[in-house]
Amino acid sequence: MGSLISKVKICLSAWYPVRARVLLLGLDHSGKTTTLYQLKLKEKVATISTVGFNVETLDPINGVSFTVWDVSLNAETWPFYKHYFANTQGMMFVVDCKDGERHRDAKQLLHMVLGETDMEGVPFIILANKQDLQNTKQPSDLAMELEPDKWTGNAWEIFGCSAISGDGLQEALSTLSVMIKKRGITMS
Ligand SMILES: Nc1nc2c(ncn2[C@@H]2O[C@H](COP(=O)(O)OP(=O)(O)OP(=O)(O)O)[C@@H](O)[C@H]2O)c(=O)[nH]1
Ligand SMILES: [Mg+2]
Repeated sequence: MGSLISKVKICLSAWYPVRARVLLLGLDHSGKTTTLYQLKLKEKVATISTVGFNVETLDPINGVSFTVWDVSLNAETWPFYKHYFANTQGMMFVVDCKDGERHRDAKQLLHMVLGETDMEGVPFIILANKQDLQNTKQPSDLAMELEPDKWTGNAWEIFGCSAISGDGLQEALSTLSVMIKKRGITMS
C-alpha cells in the first residue's frame, strides 16, 4: 500500500510546483558566483571575490523554482553563516578541478557542511568545475578524493562542468531538481 501511494505521488510530482532553497557553496575562487550568473543570465560575467552572499531565483525545469544562495564561507566566516543552513532543500558544492592543492580543504569544507544538523538528508551535487582548462581532475577522481559517499543519508551526484562556458550546468541543475522533488515526496 505504502509503495502504491509513493508511486502515485511520483506520478503526480510532475505537476507539483516546487520551491526550494538551495545553497551554492565551495572554497573561494572555485567559481560559485560565475556558476550562479551563468545559470541566471546564460553568459559569463566578470566577478570579484564575494563579500557576504549573492542570491538569485532560478527556474531550472518546469514547475521548479530555486532561491539560490551563493555564500562566501570559510573557517572565519563559518560561525556567521551557520544560520543559512536552516530550511535548505538542496546544495551545489563547487570545486575548482584545476586547483588540486586545495582539494583537501574542499573536502574538509564539504564534510563540515554535511555535518550540520540542518543538512541531514539534504540532496547535493558536486560541480567539478573548470573542465575547460587543460589537465584538470576528472569528476570520478574528484569524487574519490572528496568521499561524499560517507554521508549515506544524503543523495548526491557529481558533474563535470565549466561555469565559463556553461557546459554541464543545466544537466546538473535538472538532476538536483529531481533529487529535491523525490526527497519531498518521500518526506511528505
Ligand atoms: N577557466 C575557468 N575559469 C573559471 C570557471 N569558473 C570560474 N572561473 C574563474 O575563476 C575565478 C573565480 O570565480 P568566482 O565565480 O568569482 O569564484 P567564487 O567561488 O565566487 O569566489 P569567492 O566569491 O571568492 O568565494 C574567476 O576569475 C572566474 O572567471 C571555469 O569554469 N573555467
Ligand atoms: Mg563569489
